[in-house]
Amino acid sequence: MNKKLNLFLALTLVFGCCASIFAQDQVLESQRKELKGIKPVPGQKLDHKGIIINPTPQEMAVNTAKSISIGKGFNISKSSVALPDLKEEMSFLNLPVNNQGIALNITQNSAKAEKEGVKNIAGAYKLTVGNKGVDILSYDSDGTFYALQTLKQILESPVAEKGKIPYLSIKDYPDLPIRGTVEGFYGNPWSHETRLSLIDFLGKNKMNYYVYGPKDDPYHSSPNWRKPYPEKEAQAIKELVDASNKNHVNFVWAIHPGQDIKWNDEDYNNLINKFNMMYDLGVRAFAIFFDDIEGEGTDSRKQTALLNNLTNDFVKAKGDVADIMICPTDYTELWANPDLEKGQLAIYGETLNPNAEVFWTGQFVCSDLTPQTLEFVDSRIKRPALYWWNFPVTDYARYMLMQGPAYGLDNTLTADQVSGVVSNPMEHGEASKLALYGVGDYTWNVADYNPIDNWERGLVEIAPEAPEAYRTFAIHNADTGKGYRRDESWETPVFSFNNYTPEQFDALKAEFENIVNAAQQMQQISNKPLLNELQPWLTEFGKLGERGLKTLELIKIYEGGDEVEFLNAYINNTMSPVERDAYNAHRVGTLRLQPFYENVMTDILQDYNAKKGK
Ligand code: LOG
Repeated sequence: MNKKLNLFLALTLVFGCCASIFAQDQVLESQRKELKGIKPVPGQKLDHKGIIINPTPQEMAVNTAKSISIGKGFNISKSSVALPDLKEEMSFLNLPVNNQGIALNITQNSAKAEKEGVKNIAGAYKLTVGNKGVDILSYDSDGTFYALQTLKQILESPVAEKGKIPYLSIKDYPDLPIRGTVEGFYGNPWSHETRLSLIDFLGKNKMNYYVYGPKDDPYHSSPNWRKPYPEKEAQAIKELVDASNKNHVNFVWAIHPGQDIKWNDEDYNNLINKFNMMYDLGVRAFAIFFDDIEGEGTDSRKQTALLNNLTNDFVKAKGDVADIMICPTDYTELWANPDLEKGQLAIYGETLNPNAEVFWTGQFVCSDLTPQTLEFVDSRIKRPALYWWNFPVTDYARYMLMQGPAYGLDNTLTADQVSGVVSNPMEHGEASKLALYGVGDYTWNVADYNPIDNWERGLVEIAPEAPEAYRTFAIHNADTGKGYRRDESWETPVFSFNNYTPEQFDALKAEFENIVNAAQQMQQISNKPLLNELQPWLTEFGKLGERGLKTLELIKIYEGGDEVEFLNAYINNTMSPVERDAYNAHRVGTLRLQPFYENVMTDILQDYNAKKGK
């Protein structure tokens, strides 16, 4: 490819992803045609025989011939974990403790675990259900927690509906050490309630990192990063740390000082002071973000020296603080200086504390996770990168919701190439759970990750009262229309007004009817915060369904040949400017369904005019 075209494509993708910084909508529109080839979603729906566990366990054997009654809860028969702690954890997970229940035996011991084939990895465990009850052997406290989470999911699975669970044996461990989310988008930061709900969701799905770095939290970024949080916000952070601890999630507080940092003692002390304030709120893990800045702050050597000095003066001095993570200014191949000596990544490789995690967004700002991009970054930073996946973030297309499968994640990667994945979600936290359900599954069990199956399970998990309706909504709300393109409406072929079979016509009609119904049925879901987030899109979704049905009717009317009837129906199906504005603010079905409407309306009128000789 020639250089000019390269740059052209590069710009298309950057601007596609960062409209928040570069408001280049017009440039984008003209370049849209350059972004072709939306990859289909891999995978297929599986039959889980009534046992739904997310993330997918590494090894599981089920003996359906035998089962044990779980109606009375669990009688802790033996535990190497202090009883009060275990009871607290079980009550947190709503696992009933009862002397009359089935025996629960917990051994948390890395040496014993290893002897019995449990992987020598934080979070690893073995769970056995048999004639003696439930047996848990875990590598560490994370392993015990995950074993209990798995047990809980089994109890909530369809297989347990009659109060019994089958004998089974699970050997499990995470493939990647860092799994979770980075609240790192532009736009409205999540509410406190959303954050608490997300932290629970992370724990439930065995994710262990919540990196806190909302661009629009003034106390995270320039110039107010120097200031303490006001009392109420400080209290809220404390609660987030507590909730994270309960969920075995590392709460990482990130600072974004690069736009106005002065490389002098005063600002160094400002940073230490702020870290100390956060420490006092309970924070024990930190990150420094140097993304999306210009000027002095981008200096690579100053960035690494800062992190290294903080490691000595703060991390080591405290003794109970994790190694600081860092997001470079060169966080994507798109603009990273590739020079093996003078490039920022190479300088990181040479000078940065070797234990520091380095964030990386891949070939582009929003892109797939591939071995190639990891080869590029890892060889320079001299460690496995930590993938900052800009999915399902929509800050560059805030009128969209991304509800499609989490895909584009390579199934061959290991922890030697990537230390983990943190997903940068939408400002709509509840609606981001579907994507995180995938990220948790992928990072735990890379080789078995099956995007379609995960998505199908996620829909049921997140909207159990109306999973079919959520599916209908989600399948038609997946693409961004620009930037990171995602497949959408892949089960719904559309056609032009004069080229279709009766079967195609009926199928599309049925789908538009589904859409109208789904918009209604979604009102039944019990997760009201999720419903609130979706509501403006559900309204547009219902209208899209009606519009689609009217469009199909219009085709039939046109075929019938009654001109007056046709023109009336045509006018009746034309979107008013008010309707257009509403649609543009909350777009749905942008890949296939709205274009079906637009194309039929344009083409049918053209055909009519041509026939009239206009
Ligand atoms: C920002 C991020 C933003 C995302 C998507 C990183 C490291 N930084 O281009 O805050 O949410 O793109 O628009 C970004 O990705 N910069």
